Amino acid sequence: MKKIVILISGRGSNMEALIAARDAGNLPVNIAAVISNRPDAAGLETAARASIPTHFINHKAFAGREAFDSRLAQCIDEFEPDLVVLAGFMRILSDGFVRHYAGRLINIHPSLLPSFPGLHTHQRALEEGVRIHGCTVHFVTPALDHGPVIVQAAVPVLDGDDEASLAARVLRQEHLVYPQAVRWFAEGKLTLENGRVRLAAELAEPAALVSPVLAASGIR
Ligand code: NHR
Ligand code: GAR
Repeated sequence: MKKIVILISGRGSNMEALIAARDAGNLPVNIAAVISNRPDAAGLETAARASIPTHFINHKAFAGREAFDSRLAQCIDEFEPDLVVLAGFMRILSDGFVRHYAGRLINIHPSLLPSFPGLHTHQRALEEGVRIHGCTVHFVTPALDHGPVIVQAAVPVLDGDDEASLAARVLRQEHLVYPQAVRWFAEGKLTLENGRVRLAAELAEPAALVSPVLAASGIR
């Protein structure tokens, strides 16, 4: 079974969705560890309750990004993961770190990339007045939020939305597509070819590709 390490910074609801999918038998992975850069991340307790080994590496204790990143990589590599999963991880990672995990580091970003890379995506989507918003799972490359896209889910932006209501609608979709993307990886159905993601043949059928997006169109 493939081994994954999950990196978090806070609440950890995406991590929880991965744990729940694993527990339901829908995600054939060994979650070897959860690592946070913040000692007070609520997700660390959730992971510990699920008997997953946890670690925190406080970025503030390091002189610079490279020093933090090399300690982080050392901690990750002790678990020899097949895949490193960023789940609400809030530190930009240096080029060296990203290259070390090329093809085995993924992120979920709360916008339909390439729109709204970076932070405060929901607020910016509201300010721009877009009618469709969503989330993107992508391979991480040195260029922030610009790596090859694995899967996306779309939600409508409704009149009267505020940052909280829009974030909550997107988050429900995050919890569906992230376990799906990790499952594809775990089953060996996901490959990178010339900087683009390829899904195994049976998944390239419209039904499989469209379902996350269709699921997203139900307004709740
Ligand atoms: N690193 C690289 N090299 N490439 C990516 O695509 C990355 C990455 C690190 C994190 C997640 C990303 C997101 O989904 C991610 C993608 C943090 C920031 C940020 O500005 C931006 C994007 C993402 C994560 N962080 C501030 C920093 O100075 C700190 C903010 C804070 O601590 O609250 O690192 O959105
Ligand atoms: C999620 O919406 C995730 O997409 C986003 O933060 C939230 C984390 O929630 N990630 C980023 O903004 C990365 N910069 P969670 O901790 O409950 O999974």
